[in-house]
This record gives sequence, structure tokens and C-alpha cells, in this order.
Amino acid sequence: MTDTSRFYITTAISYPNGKPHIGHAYELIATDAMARFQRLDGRDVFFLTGTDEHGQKMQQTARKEGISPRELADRNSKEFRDMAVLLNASNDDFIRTTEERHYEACAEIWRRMAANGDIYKGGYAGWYSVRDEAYYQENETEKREDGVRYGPQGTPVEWVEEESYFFKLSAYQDRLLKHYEDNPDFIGPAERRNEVISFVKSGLKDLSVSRTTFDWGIPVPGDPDHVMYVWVDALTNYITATGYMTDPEGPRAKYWPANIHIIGKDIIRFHAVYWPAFLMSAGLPLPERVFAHGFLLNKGEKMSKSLGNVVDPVNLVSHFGLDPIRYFFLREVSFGQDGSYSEEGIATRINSDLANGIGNLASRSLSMIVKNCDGKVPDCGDLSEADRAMLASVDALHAITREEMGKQQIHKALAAIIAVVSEADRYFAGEAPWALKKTDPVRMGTVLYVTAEVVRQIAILLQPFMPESGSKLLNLVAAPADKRDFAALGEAGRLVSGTPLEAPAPVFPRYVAPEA
Ligand code: ME8
Repeated sequence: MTDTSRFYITTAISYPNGKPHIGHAYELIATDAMARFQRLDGRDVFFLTGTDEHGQKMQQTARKEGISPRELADRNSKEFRDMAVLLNASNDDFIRTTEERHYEACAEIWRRMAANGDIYKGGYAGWYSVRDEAYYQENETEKREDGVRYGPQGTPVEWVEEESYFFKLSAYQDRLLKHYEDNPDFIGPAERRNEVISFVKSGLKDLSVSRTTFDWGIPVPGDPDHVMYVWVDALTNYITATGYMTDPEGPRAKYWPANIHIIGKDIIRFHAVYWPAFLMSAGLPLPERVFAHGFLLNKGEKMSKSLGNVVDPVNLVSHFGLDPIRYFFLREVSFGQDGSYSEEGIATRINSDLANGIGNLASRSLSMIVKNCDGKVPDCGDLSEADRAMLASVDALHAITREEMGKQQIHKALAAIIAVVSEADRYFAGEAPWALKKTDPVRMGTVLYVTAEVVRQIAILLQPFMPESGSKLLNLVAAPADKRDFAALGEAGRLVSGTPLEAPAPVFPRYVAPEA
């Protein structure tokens, strides 16, 4: 049963006020793995990422650097785009909120919210965090010993008083609560869902949705002294890229509403409260799900410029290699929880799961085939109980991984794949094909056939997580180009006896730490 329906998945769009860091890389890698998985599984995927270029934070950073906000955005947006290439992300588009198409979409959503009677002019007086680009209630902030007042994310807040348009968020409290109740999968994981529900239950105030004290933003239709609050602009990117509002007959309009927005836990409120309320107001369909991943911590500590432990993804990739890094983050961190990383942790994973695991299994079994079976995939003789059990385990992986990936449990999908690699190691050791060479070559061929078939399916399944290594492993078993997607999993795509194989080149070298 192949589901060929469309699947629209997004990352958050990052602030290009600096270069990308490992948290940005993590989100993109995870979202890419989900997009690739669905694509290989037959879905019609649209995968979007990009940069969020307006707002006070961008304007302030630009001023500090003595350049215009547009120059800052151009420079750093390019860094994010380059990072996507470096990480082998398969995004179908890269949106910048300074693009013309986005101005049109923002003006349109604003007009629709206003037409519904949800926008009115007033005055805002309250706390604002420029770092979070967020308004906070007094009771969400605290003044610390240093005399500075901080918001709930630990960033400083400042007092803001200005004329502003408001969005009638308070009118959506009950509708939002009903939506969460009727759609229990709307927010994941459960901790975030509970957090959002209690925030909404505690009472929603109307939201200030325009600013007048700076101008780096999208003008409010009909009142150009105001620029839209950056989050109205930012959230709308998801719909801009589909053309759903501005080009309803266009090729991408079918992708809205999104199947899933992948974001970090710090921005759940914007995505699970403000965004659905804006969409309800504008009469637009809501995304199916918002899933918040956790934060990456460097050896258990928060990354910060002052601690000097902000890791540049470019360095990490050049040190360990891309696929090992992708694998490490996806396997090590329970998706949805915070995760810690360290050089030692990365090295251990690479060596145990990749070099000693799948790498070793592939090279031992395939080099035996090349040496002992005329360099061709051997015949598969009568299957023993052990052979059948081994094939049944690998054949079951498609359903298991589909289920886990459907719940964004990326680490569990990978754990299931690696568990089958370990099972195949035990099978291979137990059947000892090297000892059968003289005594029972037909049986040796069958054991090697079964092992190579396990390698083939594991390789197909690893592609979403490690695209290049998955494809190298598929080259080793000479998988044809049209037999590399999930339709070729299980019995449908079994290895063909007699297919010539080359001596296997190593796919996962052991990591050896450079001498201090
Ligand atoms: O929030 N670990 O942009 P951003 C994991 N422009 N994820 C992290 C992280 C870390 N240490 N640090 C940040 C914004 N992130 C807005 C989004 S969407 C319409 C607008 C994640 O550059 C963060 O949670 O601050 C967010 O999902 C993404 O990186 C971009 O963060």
C-alpha cells in the first residue's frame, strides 16, 4: 500500500543575524531525513527551509556592524543556503522573507485578518525581548540581581510603548482549545502540547502585530508608518512558498496546508498559538501538525557566544564527515528531547554503529562473495529456519520505520535498523560461511546471499539519514537505479543471483582521533 499523497514539510526559517550554528544544522538534518524518507516511500514531497530577515534584531545587529539590514541579510542568508548544500539537504525551495512573493502573501493575509474584523489600532505598553522577537506578560519576566529584567527564555526584555495594531487573539482562546482537543496530534511531543494548552488556558491577551519605532519590515497595507510584527511576517512564509493565497492555480498550491512544521521548542508558542489563530482569522486551513525538537547542548551545557562553545557545523563536518555527523545527531538524540554532544560521543557512535556495524557486515560478506562466488551474487538455496528469521527481520523494517518516522521518532527508526544489523552480525557469525567453503559451498552461498540481501535493504533504508553512504552501499550490491526506493524493499526487490559485484570499497572508515 503505497501512499502517494502530497507531503509538505518545513523547518523554521532562521534569523540570519549571524552565521548558522549547530542547532540550525540539527533542525535541517532532521527535517531532511523526514522529507527524504517520505520521498523514498512514494509521497509527493515539498520541503521548505529559508531565512527570516526582518525585525528589530536584524536591524540592531546591522547597526552594530555598520551595514544595512539588507546587506546583513544578504551576507548571512547565503551562509544558510551554503550550509544546506554542505549538509546535503534536499529542500525543494529556500525562501527569504525579503522576497517580493513574500511581501504579497503577507499583505494578503493581513487584509484577510482585517476583513474578518480581527485587527484594530491601539497602543502597546509592555515588555519586549528583541532576542526572541517576543512580547511577554509582566508575570513572565523577572528582574535579576544584575538589575536587568529577563523573559522566560532567559533573554533581556525592554519596555516598549508605541502605537500599534492589535490582533484579537483573545477571541480565539476557545477555538484554539477546541482545536487541540479535536486534533490530539496537532502538537507534539506531549510535553509541548501540555505546555501550550496550559498557556492558552491561562488566558490570551490581544497581540500587538505592528511596530512603528523602526522600519525594517513589511509595511502594513494602507498604513506604511507601521511595519508588521516580524512573527506575522515570518510565519506566513510557510504559505507564501506554496502560492496558496497568491497563486491558487499554481503548481504548489496543492501543498497547503502543511503536513508538518518542524521547529525548536523555544518557538512552540508562535507556531501552536499565534499561527493557527492567524489562519483561522484569515479563513485558511491549518497545518496538520507542529512538532518541536529539543535543544542541542555542548557536553550538557547550553551553547552561547560568551561560553565560547558555539560549534560551527562546517568544522564538525570537515572533522568527522557529513554522514557520520548526520547519523550521530539523528541516532543519539531522542527527537523531541534535548540532546548532548561531544567529540567522544560522536567517535563512539561512528565506530560502534557504522565502522564495526554496517560497514563491517557489508565488507565481510561482500568480499567473501567476490572471492568465493566468482564475483557474482550466489544462488539462494533452500532456506533454513535461521535464514527465514533473518529475512523476516529485515523485511519487517519498512513497516517499523514508516511507523516511527510517522511519529517523528527518528532515533527509534534508526535504532530498529541498527538492531537488524546486529542481528545479521550474529547470524553471520553463527552460520560461519567461511567454514562452509570446503564442506558445503551451496550452503555457504545461501548464507552469503541472505547476508547480502540484508545489506541491500539496510542500504535502502539508510538513505534518508545518510544519503551518500546509503547510495555507496547500494553500489556495492549493484542495486539498479530504479530499485533504490522503498518499493524495492522486501521480497519485491530481492537480490538477483548472478549479478556481478566489485570488491567492496570501505564506506564507513573507523574514526581515529588526531594526535593531541
Ligand atoms: O527562531 N538546538 O530563528 P532562529 C536546537 N526566525 N535547535 C536550535 C538551537 C539549539 N541549540 N538554537 C536554535 C527563529 N534552534 C525564528 C523562526 S519560523 C517562522 C521563525 C532552532 O534562527 C530554533 O528552535 O533563532 C528554531 O527552530 C531554529 O533553530 C531557528 O532559530
